[in-house]
Amino acid sequence: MIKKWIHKITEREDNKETSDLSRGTPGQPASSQGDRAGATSRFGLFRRLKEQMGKTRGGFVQQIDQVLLGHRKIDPEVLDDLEETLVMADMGIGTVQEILEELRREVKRKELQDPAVLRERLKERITDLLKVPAHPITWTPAPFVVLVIGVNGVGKTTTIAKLAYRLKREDRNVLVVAADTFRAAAVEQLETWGRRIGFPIIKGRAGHDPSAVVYDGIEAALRRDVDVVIIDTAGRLHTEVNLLQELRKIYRVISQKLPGAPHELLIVLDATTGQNAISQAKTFSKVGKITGIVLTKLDGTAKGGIVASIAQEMKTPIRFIGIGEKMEDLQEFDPEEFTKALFEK
Ligand SMILES: Nc1nc2c(ncn2[C@@H]2O[C@H](COP(=O)(O)OP(=O)(O)O)[C@@H](O)[C@H]2O)c(=O)[nH]1
Ligand SMILES: [Mg+2]
Repeated sequence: MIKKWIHKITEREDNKETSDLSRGTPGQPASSQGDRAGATSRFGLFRRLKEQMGKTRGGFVQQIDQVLLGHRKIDPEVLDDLEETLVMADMGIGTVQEILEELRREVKRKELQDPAVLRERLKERITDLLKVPAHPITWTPAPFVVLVIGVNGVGKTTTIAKLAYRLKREDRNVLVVAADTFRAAAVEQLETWGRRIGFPIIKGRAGHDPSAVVYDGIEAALRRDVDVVIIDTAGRLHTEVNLLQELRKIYRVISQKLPGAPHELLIVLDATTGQNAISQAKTFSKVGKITGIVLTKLDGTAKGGIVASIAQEMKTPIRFIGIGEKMEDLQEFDPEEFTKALFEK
């Protein structure tokens, strides 16, 4: 998969048309047309990120600050407290130990004594953990197919609407396939978004075979000169086995109909579910090679540490983060900006 990307990217290196979201300045879409009152300026995006992540910051960095507060010098006890705090913030024991091991060594050698320096080091280490090497999403060749998976309620449908909104603003022709035929309400939800944002939908009847809807969707995309096809799927069937089989079938139908597709397999994870998100990702990786993660609800009571833990354990890049329920509330994930928003006082 990655080899294929590299090939595709080199192929298009000289093609200026291939401006994509990920290659733009972090936090700034490649085209900033329709910039309303700086809402999409880099600063505007950062301000929104920081504002929306207030609760997540409370459950993470404020806890770290509590530990550091009142200590003029770092001692082993402070590090023990810090370790506990990070684990409680959903960071995952393995990841925490990796970070702490290094800090403990430095404290022991008396290289690290100042709490402010420790805070900065922690921020840097977390930023490093978030930097999973990956190629940016190319959004080409057309039709570029994005298959979106994840359990019920994590925010798949909402994320798809937000993503369609972003891509439309980039002047891309988007088509959304409503392959969650398990619940009638799922299609209606997508239709409501489609009307509001202005993207077409391919749907089947409720209870219809989702793979058949996907087949129709790809056909329509080829016929209608669509740039990006986004496929919404069910997050729950009668059993987990059923669901995985169904998703694998959808994956197969896509790749048979369009060799090389799906170009992106995105898993949506709810940041407020903590470590459980990681086991969901592991289960869903049976569908195919997951190429990216969308982490939603970072405006909620997520503990922040989960972000580092997911990036680290899955070795898969976090592509986007959801920071609210509005269509503008999907941001491209940028490790530096993210930790800055979390740690900045
Ligand atoms: N606060 C917040 N709510 C979100 C976010 N993303 C989705 N939601 C909400 O989560 C709920 C479930 O979303 P939905 O897209 O239907 O999930 P799906 O079952 O995975 O398709 C809805 O109420 C959404 O508005 C987010 O980033 N922040
Ligand atoms: Mg849905």
